[in-house]
Amino acid sequence: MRDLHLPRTLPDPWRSPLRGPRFTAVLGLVLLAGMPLLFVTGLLSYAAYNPNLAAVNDKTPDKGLLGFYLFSWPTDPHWLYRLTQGLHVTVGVVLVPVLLAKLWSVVPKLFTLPPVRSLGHALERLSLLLLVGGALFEFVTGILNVQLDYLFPGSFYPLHFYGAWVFISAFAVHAVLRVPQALRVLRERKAGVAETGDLVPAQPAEPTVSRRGALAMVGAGSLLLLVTTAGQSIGGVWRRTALLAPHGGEDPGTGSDRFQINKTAAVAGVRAADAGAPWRLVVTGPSGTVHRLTRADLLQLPQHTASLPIACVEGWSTDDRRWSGVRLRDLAVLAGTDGDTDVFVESLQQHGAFRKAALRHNQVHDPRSLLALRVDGADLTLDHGYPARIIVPAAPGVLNTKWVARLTFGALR
Ligand SMILES: Nc1nc2c(c(=O)[nH]1)N[C@H]1C(S)=C(S)[C@@H](COP(=O)(O)O)O[C@H]1N2
Ligand SMILES: [Mo]
Repeated sequence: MRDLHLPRTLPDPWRSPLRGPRFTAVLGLVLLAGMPLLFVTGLLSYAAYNPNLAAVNDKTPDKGLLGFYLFSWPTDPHWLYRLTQGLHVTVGVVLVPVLLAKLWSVVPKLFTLPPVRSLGHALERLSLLLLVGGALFEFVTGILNVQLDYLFPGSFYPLHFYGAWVFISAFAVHAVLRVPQALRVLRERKAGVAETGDLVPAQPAEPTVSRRGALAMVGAGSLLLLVTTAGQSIGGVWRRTALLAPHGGEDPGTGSDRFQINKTAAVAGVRAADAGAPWRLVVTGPSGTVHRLTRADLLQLPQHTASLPIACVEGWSTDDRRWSGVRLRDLAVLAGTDGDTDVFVESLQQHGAFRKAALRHNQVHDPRSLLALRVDGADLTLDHGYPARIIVPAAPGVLNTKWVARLTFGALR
């Protein structure tokens, strides 16, 4: 077929003897295991924001039926989001070499001539475009968001969310069509049958590496990414190995301010003067009661301590730190509720995407959920949210609002 359209003198550019359906099948089966894990942990990450609770939490309000699976994000175990998002980011990074090798292994197919042979062929090529385009899009947006620290706050979420649905649909079609074939070609290898098919190069070049060697290189690449990434989520001594992670790296040490800062007060435009003497926490309830509390007032209320991590959507998390302050449910009761109600949290920060958040009643009710005033035995520093910040078990970091100025208790829906 190809010879009809290309002059005979044109060299066949796809001559690597590594290519063939078996090489592609091995890489494909690794992705078959990894991609669904990425997808599921990604869906969980979206659910963890409690997007159905309030518009401030929802970056994709037009999701329609795609939100069918949403549920109230629990507060147990307290490391839940640390685990699910750590997995999401780590698995995503680790699969990069496998994805690239897989695309390389099938690249001749993307250039077959004629481009379309029949309606069926056209549909197959369209689905491949969505598959390859979707995969590249998801990996690029995800990695940019992690590495460049909210390159596109707000818009990242819809891009990555809708992109994921496009990708997984094409992936499901592809898996149904191709997995049986992948298993068959691997069985045939065991049986000693010669390899055939259009991925086998017509004029193979001399091998410079064996297939086994090539797969080992892909595996070594993934392993290297694993050990330079996972430490940001595992924490402890492993934090030191997370060389690739922008907020991982060397453990910043012990002490109240010696852990990751997502956005400093300076970057958020929060001035020490506003967080100092004139600061009041405004607490309101459904019946319109208003309390204005100084930090000294808050320190007069019963103080509680909870050991909780901060776990960011970017994949990094802190080890459990000892936060202390006032229980959210005590403040909810002060506001005239039964302590089991939603809350709308506002920061004194004036600009930026993460200065407001809504928490669900189960999060307010949990005795470990605090308006924290201190961490690890010292007052919060300004960069970590002084005079007061939210800390909630199992919640994504974005819900742990810093520099809290106002709490509005009452059912949000
Ligand atoms: N007011 C305000 N609170 C905020 C943010 C912010 O930008 N502004 N960032 C959130 C995000 S995304 C994370 S991961 C945590 C990080 O907390 P840390 O900076 O103390 O580590 O704070 C959260 N609270
Ligand atoms: Mo975050």
